[in-house]
Amino acid sequence: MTPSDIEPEIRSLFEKVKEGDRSALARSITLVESRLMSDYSSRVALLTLSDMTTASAFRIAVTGMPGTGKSTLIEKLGLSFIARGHRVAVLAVDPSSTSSGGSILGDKTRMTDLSRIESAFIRPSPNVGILGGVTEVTRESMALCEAAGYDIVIVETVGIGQAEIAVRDMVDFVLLVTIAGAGDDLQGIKRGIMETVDAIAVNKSDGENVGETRRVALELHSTIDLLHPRIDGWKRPVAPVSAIEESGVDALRDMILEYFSICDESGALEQVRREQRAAWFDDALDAYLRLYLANTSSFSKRRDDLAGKVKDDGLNPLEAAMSLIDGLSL
Ligand SMILES: Nc1nc2c(ncn2[C@@H]2O[C@H](COP(=O)(O)OP(=O)(O)OP(=O)(O)O)[C@@H](O)[C@H]2O)c(=O)[nH]1
Ligand SMILES: [Mg+2]
Repeated sequence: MTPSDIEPEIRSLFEKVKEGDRSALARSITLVESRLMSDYSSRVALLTLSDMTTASAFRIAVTGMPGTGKSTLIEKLGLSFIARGHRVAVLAVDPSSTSSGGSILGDKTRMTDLSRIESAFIRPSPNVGILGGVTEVTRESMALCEAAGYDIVIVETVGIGQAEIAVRDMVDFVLLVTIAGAGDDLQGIKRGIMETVDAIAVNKSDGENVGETRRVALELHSTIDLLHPRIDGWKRPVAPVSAIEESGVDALRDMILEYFSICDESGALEQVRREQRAAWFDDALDAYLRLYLANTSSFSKRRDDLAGKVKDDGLNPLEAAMSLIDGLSL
């Protein structure tokens, strides 16, 4: 698609996005979140207009188990970046759509203080059916935020082990938020997660928790030190913080900015971007294939027939899958 093929409505929507119109950005994100075939060409158009070849923003994922304080920390970290002149976009998990019933956490997701600020944009997104809350459209939304001039894009994901891995090839930096006493679950997945994170914040280091938080931070530090960092020369920090008391938050911001300046100087960010685009193509291909087939009625009908035979007549599922796909004329 060349820019001249793009419909005037999409072009004018994108112009508004570029001008920093937050409601136009919100509308564009709604469009890229659409699962309708009829919206697909608008999604392509929006992405064609966004320049995806430059690393214009830093993409940060904040991940961790439910309730560790990710949203609270993102809000404080966002304010801290803004105090340094950055513009911050947050793609937050919308807990109202998760089974944990997040209406109580609604205010946290809205990030009230941050959302009042002109240079911030907050987008809670549904994470229905998506592993760990990273939606397949997160990349598209990030690209639009960058086009709108946000130079820091933060994605919140609920870490259930796989989420960190899913988000890893979408962002430049993964911050794991944990708390003291997070329990055995965390121990079990610690190593796998640790290999994918660039820093750990041990949150809720306040009140009587301070001592225990420091102890956990030291322990995690000695574990993470044994693993290879993604970027040479980066010593992955493990910092006790309190999002509520805002202690350690500015230091965390400076540490993230330092990481980005190391990457910038070495050209590592360009390399990371190239890899992100390659992974993006793989995901886009999978997603489009599913969308295309779901919208091809002869395919859907044949799939439903075969599904019935697998279920009721004992047809071998592998054979059914093979005959369905081999039957396509590619
Ligand atoms: N004591 C203390 N409590 C905190 C801190 N940060 C967050 N909390 C509390 O922890 C609870 C969960 O905070 P959230 O920021 O919603 O946590 P989250 O990780 O985003 O939660 P999910 O999105 O549901 O996974 C809230 O009651 C917060 O007030 C902190 O630094 N200290
Ligand atoms: Mg949250």
